[in-house]
Amino acid sequence: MRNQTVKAAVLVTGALLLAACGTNKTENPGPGANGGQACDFSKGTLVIGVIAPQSGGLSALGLGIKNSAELAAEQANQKCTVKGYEIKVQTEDDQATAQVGGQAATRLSSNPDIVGVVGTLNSSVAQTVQPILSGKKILMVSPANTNPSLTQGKDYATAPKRQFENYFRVCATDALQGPFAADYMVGTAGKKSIAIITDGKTYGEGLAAEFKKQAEKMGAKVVATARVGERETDFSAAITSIRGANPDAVYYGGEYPQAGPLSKQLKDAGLNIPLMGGDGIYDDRFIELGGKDGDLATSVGAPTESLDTAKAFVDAYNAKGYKDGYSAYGAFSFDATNVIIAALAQAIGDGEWGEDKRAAMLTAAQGYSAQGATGEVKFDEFGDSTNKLLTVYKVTGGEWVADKTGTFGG
Ligand code: ABU
Repeated sequence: MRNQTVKAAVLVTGALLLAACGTNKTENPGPGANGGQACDFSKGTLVIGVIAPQSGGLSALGLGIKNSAELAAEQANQKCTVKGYEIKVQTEDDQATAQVGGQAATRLSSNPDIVGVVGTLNSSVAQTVQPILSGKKILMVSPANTNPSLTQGKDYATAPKRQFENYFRVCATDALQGPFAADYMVGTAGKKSIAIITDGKTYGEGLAAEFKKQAEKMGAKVVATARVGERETDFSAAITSIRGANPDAVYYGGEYPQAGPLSKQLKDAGLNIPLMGGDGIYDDRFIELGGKDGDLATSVGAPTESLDTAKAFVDAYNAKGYKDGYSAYGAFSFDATNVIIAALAQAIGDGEWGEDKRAAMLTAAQGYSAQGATGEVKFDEFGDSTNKLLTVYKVTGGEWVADKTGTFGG
């Protein structure tokens, strides 16, 4: 924390000296931490890419990611954080689809002025994007991917192995989120006969598998399983296949566009039992789409509104008057963007940007340690966040209410 403050003071002082001596200056967009003085952007503009859904069912999450990245870039420009350069954000709509995300990554990586990418939202999209950005050593920081194999490989439980030196994430993984959910559902809520429904995607399948391992360890029985299609809206076949097993709860591995209607259709079919899912269902849209009182979700981190560290972010976000909320990953996206900006500032120093600076950015990101909106932001040897906090939320009176924050096993 203190190091960051000292560093910021040095940067601002340097920028003020430049403002006093130089001739090629650009006015800041508004008053910032440097008192509204002009920053020197005479060396040009550098670009941070955002790859996340901006349209379709998951756009509520993707728009929060985009807005929060833009907010971080705007604040850095106001503080003259990167000497000589202005930072712009270029957002690519991946439509929550691996193929579209891959095209976005290829497009961004062909730009020599790309300094990093915030994203993706979906673990399945990240699997395609990671190798493309890795080929050009472009720093990628995800605010939301939770599948453990992205950082530690498919044998993450027994023989973890770093997958990409350019890939980092600022959220906990499903290796913790799944068991944390099981601990609550079996240990706290007392559910012992559980049906598991999944959507067939990387995130949903991985999360449900981690949930199942821990639930069974705790003495619960998985009495039925079913799979639904990503674009399905009628879940009667899955509901029919699980109802004979008389489950007392459903765990859903997937996202809110399916989970909301599934919860309602379960109730309409006479199975008025709680549905629980992970961070992929933790959004108000889940409730709007049919999620009911008693349903549960885990999500990464502590509730943003409860964090002292997030207050400045929340105030700044609200002051911008964005149409869409910051949602589950806004504070994480703000922190992810600041990792890229700090790594860039460190790699450039007083020098000039060139693609050869990308390797130094990866080293800087690996050594990054600062207080972010979500708390301490720091990475382990796999590129995973050291912040392992998770929260259980319950739908109560038609809204999500936080019930328990902690770490699995902690
Ligand atoms: N973490 C939840 C949604 C994003 C993912 O696929 O990981």
